[in-house]
Amino acid sequence: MQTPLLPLTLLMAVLTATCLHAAPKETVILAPQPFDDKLTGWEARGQAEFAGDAQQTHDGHAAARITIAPGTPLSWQQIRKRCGDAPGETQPADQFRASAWVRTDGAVAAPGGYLALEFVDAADNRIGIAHSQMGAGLGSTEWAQLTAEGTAPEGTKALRINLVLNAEGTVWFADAEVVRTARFEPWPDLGNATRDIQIDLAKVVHPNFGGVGFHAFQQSFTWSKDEWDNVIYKKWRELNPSFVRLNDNQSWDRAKWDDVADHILRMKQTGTEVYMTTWDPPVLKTDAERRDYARKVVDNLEHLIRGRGCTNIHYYCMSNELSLGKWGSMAADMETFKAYHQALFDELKARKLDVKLLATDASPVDWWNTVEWAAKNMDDITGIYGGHHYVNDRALDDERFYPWFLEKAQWGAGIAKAKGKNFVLGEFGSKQDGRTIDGVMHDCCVYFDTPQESMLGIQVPEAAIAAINGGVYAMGYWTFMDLPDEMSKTYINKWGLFRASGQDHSTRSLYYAYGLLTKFFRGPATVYAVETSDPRLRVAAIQHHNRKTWSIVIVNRNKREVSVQIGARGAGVSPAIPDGTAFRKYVYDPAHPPMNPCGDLQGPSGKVAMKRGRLTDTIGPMTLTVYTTAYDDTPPAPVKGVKTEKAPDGGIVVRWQANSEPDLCYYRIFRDGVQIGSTVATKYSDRNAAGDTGVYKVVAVDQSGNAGR
Ligand SMILES: [Ca+2]
Repeated sequence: MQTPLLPLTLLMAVLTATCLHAAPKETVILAPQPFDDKLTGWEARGQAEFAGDAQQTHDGHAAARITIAPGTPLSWQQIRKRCGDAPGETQPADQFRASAWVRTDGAVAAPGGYLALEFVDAADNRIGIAHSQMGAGLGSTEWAQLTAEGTAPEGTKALRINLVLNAEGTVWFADAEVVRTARFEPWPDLGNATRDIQIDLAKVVHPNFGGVGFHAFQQSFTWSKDEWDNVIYKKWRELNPSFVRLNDNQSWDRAKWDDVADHILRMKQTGTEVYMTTWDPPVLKTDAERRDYARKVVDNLEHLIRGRGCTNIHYYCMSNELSLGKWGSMAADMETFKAYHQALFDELKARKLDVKLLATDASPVDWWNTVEWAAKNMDDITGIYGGHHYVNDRALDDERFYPWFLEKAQWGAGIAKAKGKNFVLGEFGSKQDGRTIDGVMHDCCVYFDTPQESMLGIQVPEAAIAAINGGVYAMGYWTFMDLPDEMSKTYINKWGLFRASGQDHSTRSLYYAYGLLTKFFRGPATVYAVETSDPRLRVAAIQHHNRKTWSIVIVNRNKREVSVQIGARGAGVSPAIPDGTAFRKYVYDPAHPPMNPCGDLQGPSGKVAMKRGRLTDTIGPMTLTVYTTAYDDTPPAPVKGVKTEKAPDGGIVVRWQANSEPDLCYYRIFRDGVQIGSTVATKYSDRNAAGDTGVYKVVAVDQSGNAGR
């Protein structure tokens, strides 16, 4: 993953919301005006020559010129102007479009001149940003229009338009304009009224949903057996994702590929389908070189799939996030992406290897216009579409994030659907901390280890629910676990549901929220449309294909407890979910995250049964609730043959006989009545044993979370 903070975003000029807006009347915030020679009213920033230039005009208006001399350090040199701060001009959730015209003096390196629209708070701090496309008019002297669209986050008091040059050379900007394109109607406060939720069985959103999953990288590292059994694979089995995105590395040797195959085969055991991509494809100029490279890539895929049986590898993309030599570079060079993709396509076809190529893997959502380009220009060699998004511009308490992202998901999935294909949200996550502190680049979720962290358990599932309801096929939260701290001295990547800092593998609160979705929103399943009487309830409903079980998730964005009644209608099936069907209820409350010191997922907080065609319940303020029939109530048998022995290096080793239940998930180990660990192995090393006087007990836990005696 990589989401640059200021640079690089391509315009998505496709959608504007329709259903949730008031009349689409545009309000001018900043009107196009000629620049005077001193650029009065504009603030110049960075090391460059800034001037008005009456010799360069657009629509008769004088332009502003920025020149960066060769050798000057690049620091997003720009002119900027504050606007939208008159009373009533700017409110949170308002939508804005900024535009300007740009031309260059011949060749200017990418990204050249572009514009950004910032949202600023009362203290003039930036709290959100939208970027225009990059590279417009490069190598050309024609005027090209730049446009950036964005929604004002909570706390927005004003706007700032930035006209930026981040390359050596000269650009001119003219006719900068900002308009408000839409203002939301407030949502009603429904008070204590019971909220009605209807699953519409006549309206299928996706007939073959692939599941809520992860990006994972356990295959890239070496783990001790204890780490693998007690932490990584234990959590993998417990969260049970049916979809994963994995990175490969074409410089791995055959021994490493075989190690990776072992990981993928473990994922095959959990019914997980795999999307692979690479981070470091070589920069190649000729078709012959690309064909050679494609042969090497497909050699490795063929070894995994045919040689090792990793038949759960279904998708491949030639690079992460359109990167070739430089992050995101192919967004402005889609022909090169297509050339690599074609070479891979030909090689896969020649070997009759059924791996679908994915286009385009672009991030963030603003760059999904590359997916449109691919659908138009390379659909015949594309098997599946996909893109990424990180919620960098939306606060955790932004209740308008959900409808916004739902619309984006519908757009992305719609591009694929129009071609009869699926769309994967390959990576997504919350807001990135991109700071470099003491020489260490922090590619981390900005909310980790802050008082706001537990609210990620609302926002991240909300993004997943939007993707499900938007018709996305499958998704991968970045990431299942942190990258190990030991990987690099200058770069850390912490987004995981649990940590990887030395011996610290503790769970974060998000484990107990998003983990409910990976566990209960598995594919293959049918996604049904859901209607609610309250826009602050975000609900998704699926029926699993194999056992016909149901899972329903509700995020309650109300700051109050609400009564809900959930029904299902349509398709001539009545009642679709028979009376008496008992749903287990799982709750995540960010005010009281159900943290478990051994990292075990929380159990159900009760059952609710269908009565007279309805599930009737009460859900807490700002909570996530999952209702599911994907469970059984039969716990595993008691564990037999528990024995202890002294370990040669101190401590106690506990061993036991394996249980044989087909739905067995893991074991809990207790010393003197206190749980000291969990594992998928039949052995546990108690390194903290005080002497050899402890009384040990082992309890088997099944996939439904039922614990034996
Ligand atoms: Ca069971």
